[in-house]
Amino acid sequence: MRSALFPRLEAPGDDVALRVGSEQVTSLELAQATAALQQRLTAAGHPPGARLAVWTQGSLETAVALVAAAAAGYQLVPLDPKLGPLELSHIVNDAAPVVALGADPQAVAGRIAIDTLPLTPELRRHPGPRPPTRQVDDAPLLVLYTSGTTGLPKGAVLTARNVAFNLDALARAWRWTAADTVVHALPLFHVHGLVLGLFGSIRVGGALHWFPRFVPREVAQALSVGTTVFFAVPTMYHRLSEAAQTDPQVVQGLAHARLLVSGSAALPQRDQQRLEALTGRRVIERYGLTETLINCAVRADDPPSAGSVGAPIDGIELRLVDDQRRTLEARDDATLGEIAVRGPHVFAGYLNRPEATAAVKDADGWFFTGDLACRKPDGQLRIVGRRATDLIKCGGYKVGAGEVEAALLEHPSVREAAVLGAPDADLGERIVAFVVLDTPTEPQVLQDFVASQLSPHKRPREVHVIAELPRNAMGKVVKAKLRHA
Ligand code: MCA
Ligand code: AMP
Repeated sequence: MRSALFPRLEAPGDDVALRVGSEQVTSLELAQATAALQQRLTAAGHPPGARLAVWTQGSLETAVALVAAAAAGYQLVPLDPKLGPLELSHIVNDAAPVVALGADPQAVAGRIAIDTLPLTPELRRHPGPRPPTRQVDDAPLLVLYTSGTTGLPKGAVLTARNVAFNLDALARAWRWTAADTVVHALPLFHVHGLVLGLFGSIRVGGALHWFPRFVPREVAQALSVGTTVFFAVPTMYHRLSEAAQTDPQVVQGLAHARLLVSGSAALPQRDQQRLEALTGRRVIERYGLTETLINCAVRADDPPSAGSVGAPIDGIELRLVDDQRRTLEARDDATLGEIAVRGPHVFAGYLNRPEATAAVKDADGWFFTGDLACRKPDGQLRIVGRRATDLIKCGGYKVGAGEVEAALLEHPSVREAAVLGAPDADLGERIVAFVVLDTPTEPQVLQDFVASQLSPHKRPREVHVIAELPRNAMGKVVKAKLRHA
């Protein structure tokens, strides 16, 4: 494994590494930003190794700062700038970052009690000496907050080795090289947009063309220039396939790309088929989790295989297990088991939560994903569901039903709440809430209330007012009955 996390920053030049809107950044500017950030933070009493929160605004400077801080050796806690007060105070207390990079001091005043450091273009124009950049080590690189079925999100700690190992395996699977420009419109506070899209481009040596907002036509235009690779969630492919029906530019961009990759949720076959009919291209899938990065990927040269997320990536072990975690050997595309994985890509654990870590990662290093799959005779996997029905994947974002229920219960007129995911052609699953009210309240008010308490993408898209929640003899809410309410 190459020793520097971002080898190109060791001998930087005028090669374009990042593009956002009409602005672009070279690897030399990234290397200069790395040195400048390290110098400023060290002068403020925070040498490399310290933990920084990063407000991932939709700007070029955010992308620069994420690379620079990682290359300088800091631990990063990338945050959605739209986090609600409940999540923000929880994460800041839990991760205890020393500085908030890129946070607007006015917007966070009274919400967090740490210093903010603005991100300005001057950082990347810093002319001073450049210390060596970060090596591939076993120290924490990222703390990424991810929802569980209940409670507040947990911080998954990923090391530099987890990230470098995973990216190198994906580069081999996809023949991803410095000649490729990755195009994506994903947020930079999750694995997909940050690790694969941003860190992947910088490690592999090509460029990233990043769009802070997803607009099908703009993304398609970017795909039609040079050798391009597209990373997106299924909701984006759904919207592109709709746009392609009427817009030849969208068809042309998709048809031109070298590789179209989907992940974070299952890509519906109808969207795959519609895209193929319109563009002649198939989208390949890969499967991962925040805690393990990417486990399986269809390789660039694999023959088409409906619904497959590919075989395990190089260097990892994968098993299907039954309810007692016993190995299932079948490769019949029918026997269902939970996916367990082991390898250098599996996270170090959840920050401050040894019991939660022990529940998913055993003493031998096996991580139990909660995802259910079957295996084909050639070793490729087909994901068929999830053990936890209280986890919802909406637009590629993971949302715990319990988190939304707790937010609804904070509203003075809500007596009881139950939340579930309903199938949705665009979002994969949409968040649906059933509430019992003490005082009449419009559903929209409750949607807006959740959007003000949590990240807006966690808001229910539907709220149904009912007289009482269906319960079993033990008093537990029976969500299956609500699905038909
Ligand atoms: C809407 N908004 C609101 C409200 N309603 N704000 C306040 N109150 C409200 N009631 C705002 C939102 O903040 C947002 O603002 C805008 O309106 C649109 O929001 P929304 O309707 O939620 O967005 P959408 O159009 O449905 O988004 C679809 C999307 C998005 C673009 C596909 O879901 C997305 O970016 N998904 C990517 C998720 C992802 O990266 N997952 C990777 C996880 P504004 O427009 O200003 O933002 S990593 C992972 O899963 C693993 C490792 C893996 O395998 O990759
Ligand atoms: P997150 O915690 O946000 O990283 O989400 C991880 C989850 O996303 C996994 O446990 C899967 O349930 C789901 N997921 C990711 N990629 C795929 C895929 N290609 N097909 C189906 N589900 C996926």
